[in-house]
Amino acid sequence: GQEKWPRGDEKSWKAALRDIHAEVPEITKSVVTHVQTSLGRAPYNIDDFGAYQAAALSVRDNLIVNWNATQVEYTRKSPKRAYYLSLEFLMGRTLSNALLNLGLLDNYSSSLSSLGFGLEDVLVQERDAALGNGGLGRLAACYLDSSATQELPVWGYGLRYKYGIFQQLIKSDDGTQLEAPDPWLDHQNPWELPRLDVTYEVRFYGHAQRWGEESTGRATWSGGQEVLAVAYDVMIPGYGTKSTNNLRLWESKPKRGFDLQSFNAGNYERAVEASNSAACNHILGKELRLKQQYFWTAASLADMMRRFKNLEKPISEFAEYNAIQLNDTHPTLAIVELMRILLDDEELSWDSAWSIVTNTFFFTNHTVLPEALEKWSVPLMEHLLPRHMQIIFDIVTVEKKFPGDRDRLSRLSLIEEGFPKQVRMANLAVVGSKKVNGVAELHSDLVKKNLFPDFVEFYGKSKFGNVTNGITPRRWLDQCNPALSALITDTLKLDRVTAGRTVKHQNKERLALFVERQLGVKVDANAMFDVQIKRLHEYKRQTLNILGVIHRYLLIKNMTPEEREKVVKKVVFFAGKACPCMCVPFLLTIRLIVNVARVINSDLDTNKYLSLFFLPDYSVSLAEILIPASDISQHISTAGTEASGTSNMKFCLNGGLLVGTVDGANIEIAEEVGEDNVFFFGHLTPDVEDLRYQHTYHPIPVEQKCPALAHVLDTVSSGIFGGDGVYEPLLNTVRQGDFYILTDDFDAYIRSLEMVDEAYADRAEWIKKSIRTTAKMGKFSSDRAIQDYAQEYWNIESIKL
Ligand code: H2P
Repeated sequence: GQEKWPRGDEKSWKAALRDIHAEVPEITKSVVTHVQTSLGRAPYNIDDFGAYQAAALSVRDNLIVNWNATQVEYTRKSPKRAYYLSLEFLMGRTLSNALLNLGLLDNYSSSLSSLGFGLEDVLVQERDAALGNGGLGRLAACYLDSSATQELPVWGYGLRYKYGIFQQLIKSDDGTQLEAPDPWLDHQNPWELPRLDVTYEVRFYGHAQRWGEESTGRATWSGGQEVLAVAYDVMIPGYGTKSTNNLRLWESKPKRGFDLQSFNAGNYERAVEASNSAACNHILGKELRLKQQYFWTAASLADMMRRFKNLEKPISEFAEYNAIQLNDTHPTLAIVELMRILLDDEELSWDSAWSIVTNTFFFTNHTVLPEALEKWSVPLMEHLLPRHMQIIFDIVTVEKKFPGDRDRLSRLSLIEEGFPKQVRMANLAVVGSKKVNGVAELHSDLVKKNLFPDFVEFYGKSKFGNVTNGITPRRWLDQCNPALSALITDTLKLDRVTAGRTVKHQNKERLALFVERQLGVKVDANAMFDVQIKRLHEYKRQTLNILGVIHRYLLIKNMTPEEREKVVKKVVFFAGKACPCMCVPFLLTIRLIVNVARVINSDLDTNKYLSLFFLPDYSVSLAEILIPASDISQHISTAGTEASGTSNMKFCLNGGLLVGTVDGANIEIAEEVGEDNVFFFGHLTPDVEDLRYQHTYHPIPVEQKCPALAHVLDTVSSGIFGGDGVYEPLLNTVRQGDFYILTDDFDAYIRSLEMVDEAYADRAEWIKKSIRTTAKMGKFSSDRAIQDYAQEYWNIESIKL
């Protein structure tokens, strides 16, 4: 509030202003200068947000110097570069990360403190850059950090959305989720450099006139609309190095000298809208989404091509200088766009062009769910991108090998028959890439066996690989858990168990304080903290967790006071956003969690032993508080459905143990940390199909199959958590069909949570498990993952400054 002004020590402000006293650190001077010049504010008249802005601008000055030096070096040495094309980058906050990577945390902390500000208060002023939905986007952010840290010439390309993923509000009367826009750019964004001079024209619609040989010739694409793509550069500092890479985000602008006659205002509005929101895949209109994908891939390729042309190398060497990683199928049009450039602009033959393309692209699949099989209707594609549709029809690479095998050919085809016909982007991505990878061992096997078996036979196994995901230990250990990071550094000097316990306890207290401030409720930091935070999704089974919580509540409720005293005290945390396009029954999960929390937390018989919180508006920054505070975290997807998971890695790195199914990267984590440090339960991947078959053709009523679960479902139906029958659609997904096999896994799940309780009772042993887990997590550093990509896929090398 204003009453606090002036803030800080007048002498340091004045000294910095006069710029004369040698003892005033450079950093203080630069912060003060930014307050006066960039922000145009009087030094005494700034609040925490002003201090954040000034500090950020001052840090940015450092980054720009390094960024320039890095780019100059890349230009000078002209190495092979890799480009990471991702429709999502979940960057979170930047200031704390930049300070850590630059090694300037302490310096800024003391400078800000001399001016009257606490570093922590300043850091939390920054809004998260939330240009994505979940793991896929956060993975992209971790990979940028690791690429810069390892001095690899890697740039990211994405979209500069005006709105990040929606802000989640929870309606106070009934607990349902509300979505509000996240205008994250409302305040100036100090972390980007607008490059108003770097622009490309991107065409939509119009006509494609062939002029080469019949089937695989060239064409001229003209008419339609042109939109301008403008570059915004985000600096990505490496840790402990000056190497600073670039994330280039595109914004759409109307073209100057626009032909107003042919400008269809309605359509343009919608195109702009499309590239302005990081909304989840399903809620943007089909055409908008396709426009967004083309706009971004076309601008990115034009930019790469310009950079390559500056090298003055023959175009035939394009793939020797450029590797392009497709983060899921979203950027698959880049394959077709590069073909278009090589055929129509560069006038290469089809075979030369195709050989360049198939040596340039690499494709990562992130899920075996139907989302993996992105499809675009042929009429839409013909209308919006007529030339690209021609090229896709021309890419008929598969017909020769299996003559006569029509079923197989139709599975391999880029075009799916039907009304209308559809372009299969995943098939296109496989065909047009040099290598395809999944994101954990199990998932990469499923990609080969279930998603693309015909392609494996066609191309051979060597085209299909695995790169198990990784997370950056900078953000997910050093930054979010500085005490544990310091403990690791000092570990040999200390009594590790005592220190480990202290660190965990401090982190739990930090979370408890946060919850108290947010929700006005006190949390017992001595209880076990059990956390599940991730996108809400049927397959991730938040429903299983909440039903398990109810089961525990009912057990405790029925105990005598003496029996209750023996119960392990537990606080359960949930956070996660539900895409509003989700199946309606599953949208009820949040509502159920919130209302169960209401009942449980106010039950005086039990609330000492069990409490429950749904923390609204899950974000990278919220994860940074929750993860270091967890004793146990839940990764309980139906086996074979979670490609990898990355929060499982973050929890374990922070010494939180894992309750999970034998799925995704859980399996590899257990291999590293030892199965005795992981609480596995549930049916295995090969069982799931049989169980689903049984559910459909020989269903057993839940009362018979799993009485404990039936009791929980009936309790919800009875209305003790309110809702007046509102939860029935959700409960019915379990009672009938049970596609995610909750009835089959419930007993084992409850048993595994009992084992957690038993293990937690021996606190010294628990802390040892926790420390062993942290110590064994090296494999899951994104530095390792990026090395895998750099060596096995992109064939790029570090550039030392
Ligand atoms: C997805 C997968 C995760 C995977 C991540 C990164 C799409 O993310 O489901 O299993 O770890 O990509 O490869 P998420 O569900 O977290 O949004």
